[in-house]
Amino acid sequence: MSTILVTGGAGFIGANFLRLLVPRHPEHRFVNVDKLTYAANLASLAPIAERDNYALARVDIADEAAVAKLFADTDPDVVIHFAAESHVDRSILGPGEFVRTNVHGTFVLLEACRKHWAGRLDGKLFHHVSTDEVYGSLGPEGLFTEETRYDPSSPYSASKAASDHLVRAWGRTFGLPFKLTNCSNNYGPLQFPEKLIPVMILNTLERKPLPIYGKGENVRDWLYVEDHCEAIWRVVNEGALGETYNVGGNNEMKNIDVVDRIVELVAEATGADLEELRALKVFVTDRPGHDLRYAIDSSKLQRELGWTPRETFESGLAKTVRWYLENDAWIDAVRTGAYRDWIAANYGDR
Ligand code: NAD
Ligand code: TDX
Repeated sequence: MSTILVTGGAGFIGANFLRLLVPRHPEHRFVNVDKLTYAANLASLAPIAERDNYALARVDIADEAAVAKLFADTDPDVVIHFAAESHVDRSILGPGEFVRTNVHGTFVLLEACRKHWAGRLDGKLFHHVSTDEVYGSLGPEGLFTEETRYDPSSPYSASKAASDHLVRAWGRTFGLPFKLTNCSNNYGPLQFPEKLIPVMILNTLERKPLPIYGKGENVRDWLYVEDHCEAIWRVVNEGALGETYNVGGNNEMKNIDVVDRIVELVAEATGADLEELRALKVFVTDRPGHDLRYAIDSSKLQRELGWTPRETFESGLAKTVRWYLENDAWIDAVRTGAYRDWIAANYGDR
């Protein structure tokens, strides 16, 4: 039996990961290490909260003393590091938390692993969950590979790039056993309604404007969240130590096409008038430093570990729209006063 610390397990991807893996692996003990920021939602964990092999530790990863105590109390074998400030627009309005959690928090975890595992590294692993945004922006051609030069544009992506460098440096300098995955845009159930897809689904349902940055020409490579979670688990179990694997959906879409498809799916699901919903689209001031295009070459992961995404964008998006239609209580739980303040701050004068 292994003890696996899953940082950020109350967020979008971490909660999907725990919901998939905790029931499937009763032989492992999963400890969710989460500060429970605005992005966390304990309702996401209700299906596994009472399982014997699951526990929640409310810990800030940037708090050295709390992390040291957590390691002493739980004696982990594996750390899967999801915890981060993850929203690019928030990093533009307030970058400080991104440096604190993503850079300093990762440093604190790495140091805790180094000290706690000193002299007994066999079977230990630090798996770092990162993003394709560290590579910057693509032009109209080409794909990000594991060899692409780092060139981050936003405070968020710069903080993630810094954390990737720290992980590799702890590997080279201190021999810390690590693996790294860099993934493209995720979507699916449990995603906080600040990211493109849930914002557009909920605003369409409520007949609110659909704010499209710039001309909607930016391209993202969308991957269903469970496919990302399966990729991480595959790398954790079968990937080579010290290696990086890119994870992507091979599914490039312009933002405007994503929004159009969401509007159609909501119209189909609710019987609403399609033209009325289409008229909600508005083009607003662009995001500063907005990367034009992301697209991932995940052939290394496919070739070496046999991973392929199961969901198509069409099937995954339909599932996602249905999930938001059926989960009012979850949506109400995240739309607090702080959420309304965020909407006013980000979209107010665009
Ligand atoms: P999220 O914002 O939904 O969740 C982040 C979680 O981390 C929350 O539960 C939050 O409470 C927790 N957290 C934040 N600061 C913390 C701290 N100081 N200590 C402990 N916990 C803290 O993020 P997400 O979309 O689930 O992303 C998870 C990871 O995957 C991130 O590292 C992100 O960079 C990476 N990633 C995300 C995407 C995507 O499309 N969402 C794509 C590629 C990589
Ligand atoms: O209201 C919006 N209107 C809009 O046009 C929002 C919220 C976004 N957009 C655009 C900006 C991007 O081109 O949609 C695209 C997707 O935006 P986000 O959902 O904010 O994602 P992105 O900035 O691409 O970053 C995401 O993918 C990589 C995650 O937030 C990161 O955590 C991940 O690392």
